[in-house]
Amino acid sequence: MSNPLTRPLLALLATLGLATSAQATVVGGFEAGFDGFTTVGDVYRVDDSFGAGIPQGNWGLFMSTFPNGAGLLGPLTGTPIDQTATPAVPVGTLETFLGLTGGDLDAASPTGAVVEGSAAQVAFTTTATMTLRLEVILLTNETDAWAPAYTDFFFTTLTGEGVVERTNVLDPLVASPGTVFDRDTGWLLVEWVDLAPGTYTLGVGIVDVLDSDLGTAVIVDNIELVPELRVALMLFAGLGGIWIAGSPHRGPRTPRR
Ligand SMILES: [Ca+2]
Ligand SMILES: [Ca+2]
Ligand SMILES: [Ca+2]
Repeated sequence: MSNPLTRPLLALLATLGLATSAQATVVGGFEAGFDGFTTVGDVYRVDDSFGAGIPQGNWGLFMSTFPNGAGLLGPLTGTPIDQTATPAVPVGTLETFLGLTGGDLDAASPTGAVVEGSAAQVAFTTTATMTLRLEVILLTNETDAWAPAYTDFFFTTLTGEGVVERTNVLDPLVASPGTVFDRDTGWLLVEWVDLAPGTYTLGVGIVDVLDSDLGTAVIVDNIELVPELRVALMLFAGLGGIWIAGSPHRGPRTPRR
């Protein structure tokens, strides 16, 4: 599928030597390992058999707030979720790992205090203005019916930006029958446009809010730096899924932010 207006434009760009430079740089695809990410807490790779779908290749980065505290519903770290269980860490450990100041995660919380969680981060350098994007799905056993203040949330950190809450368990969720979780958000897109040339540290994480019970997790994948030219062409094509490189791309179900 191709917008008829796109092909002549690509030909023109190729003539100008621009199209060949419009390649995305993978920051995190997790196909063969952690891609340089360091981690803290319950973090490991999952493949498509996990049941949530994987937007790029066959592997994504899984992070959770397991185990559940106080024995409620049992500790969910372990089979079938993780054969090599490592527990989520206290909020202070997360903040130290991410280079944050104590209280930064609480300040980003939609409701109450952050208790524990897991995170990963990586440093990268871009020599041109780029759009940084990632895809994420949040999966949870929290229920907003009786505990609306337990807003476990997914956040990002980026040099110069600090902590930003991206999605939480009160956002629209659908049943998640293919996974060990009750509900999920579907795959969401997070992006930073006009990221200036420089060296950055990107962090991603998931946290329990108010207590350590009822686990929430995310899978993050397809973290890439996309040349602004390519983004502009995608908008120009009006289809959102056309990539100059020509590789098929399964877009997120609910683009946001
Ligand atoms: Ca992947
Ligand atoms: Ca929770
Ligand atoms: Ca927990």
